[in-house]
Amino acid sequence: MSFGTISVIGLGYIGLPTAAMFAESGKTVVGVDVNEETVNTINCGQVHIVEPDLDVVVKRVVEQGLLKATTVPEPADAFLIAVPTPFKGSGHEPDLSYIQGACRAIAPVLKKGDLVVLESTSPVGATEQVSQWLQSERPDLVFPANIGDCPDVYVAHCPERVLPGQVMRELIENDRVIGGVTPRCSERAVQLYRAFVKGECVITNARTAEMAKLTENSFRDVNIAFANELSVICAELDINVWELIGLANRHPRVNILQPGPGVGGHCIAVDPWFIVSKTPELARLINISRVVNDDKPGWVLDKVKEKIDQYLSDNPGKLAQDVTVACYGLAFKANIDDLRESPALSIAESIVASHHGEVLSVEPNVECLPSSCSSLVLADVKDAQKDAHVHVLLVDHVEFQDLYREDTMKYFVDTRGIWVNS
Ligand code: SAJ
Repeated sequence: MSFGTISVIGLGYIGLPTAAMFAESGKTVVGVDVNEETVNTINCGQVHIVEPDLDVVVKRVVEQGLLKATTVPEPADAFLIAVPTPFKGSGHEPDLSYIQGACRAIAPVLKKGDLVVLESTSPVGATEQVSQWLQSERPDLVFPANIGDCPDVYVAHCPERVLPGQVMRELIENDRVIGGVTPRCSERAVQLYRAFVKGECVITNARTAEMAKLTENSFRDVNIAFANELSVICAELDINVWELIGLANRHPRVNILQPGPGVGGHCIAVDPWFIVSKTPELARLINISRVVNDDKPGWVLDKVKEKIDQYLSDNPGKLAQDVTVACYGLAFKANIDDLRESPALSIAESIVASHHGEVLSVEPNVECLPSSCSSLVLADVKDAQKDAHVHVLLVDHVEFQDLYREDTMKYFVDTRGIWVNS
């Protein structure tokens, strides 16, 4: 049985590109989002997020009548849930309330033969929980619980694994891990993704699929923590950490990632906690790696203060309020405009809060900052280079690669190793 209509619940960084891909493959797609503005924007053929090529595809499929958005779910043959899974309150426990809300929203329109796929990054056990939530909403239908079940509605997990900035290509090319609550659920989900996925669709169970996604991002987090710890040790021992890592990586079985100002984004800095919160006594390395990476912005701030003090002691008569600091980059990584959970942004804001002089923030990928960043003043890169006394490189955007001038930028902190190695 093929899937005539596909519904995608949550039209954010993953949901919208996925909806656009299914529509591009010829499927009729109904996107659902609680935000009316998002729905209206998409129905005008426009996008509310920045991702290369997404705007062109959305415009095309909306014009062709293959994609429409709505705030209320409609009947479909497959439902993909791509809503956020943030933390509860200020702790590190996953908050599944958005997923539960999506289950409640689609339950009334579910029918026999439908497939429900959870794409949101989730703690182990969430997909089984989805099946239970749907079961309690719809006692007239049978949802899967045990291997061997013959359910009316199939439920599976298929975590998204695409890299921001390369989403449209990776959605097609990446392998997909597909874990059904039962093997039949997995098979149905594979049939669905075959519509546009050229990578392999590898079948496992729901719990392993959930853990696979958390493992990928935790692997990266642990490796970055190792690099960040090395950077702190090397600064103490007066060693260039980037040269060191380059040398160590010449070994055929060593592949260390790069240190930075901390780990940002909404995935790598979040997902390892989903493992830690489930098994706090056992996930020791994963836990300490999170702490190492979260401590890095504080270490960078100390280095910036040292540079300001150095400038003041070299320039007697100057006061802290006479010192202009420039921060280069606010996004959470290179060459994107995404400021979410960005260590660069939080470092710039902390400098503004603690420094008595002017602070200039340079972010070439953003035209104006959101209202939540009201303490920051956006500056042109050339003005910052000319006017600042202390220069802080926070993101390795392409625009900053050749910026360093030995004669005029004596006081600098380079968190990404692009100036110290130039
Ligand atoms: N970072 C470093 N050093 C490095 C690599 C990255 O400090 O050597 C920092 C970046 O600057 C950034 C953070 O880590 O602040 C995360 O960036 P990233 O490029 O490692 O990852 P994301 O968050 O953009 O995307 C990740 C990807 N996961 C993996 O590579 C295992 C992506 O494939 C996932 O789909 C995505 O998380 C997600 O949605 O989970």
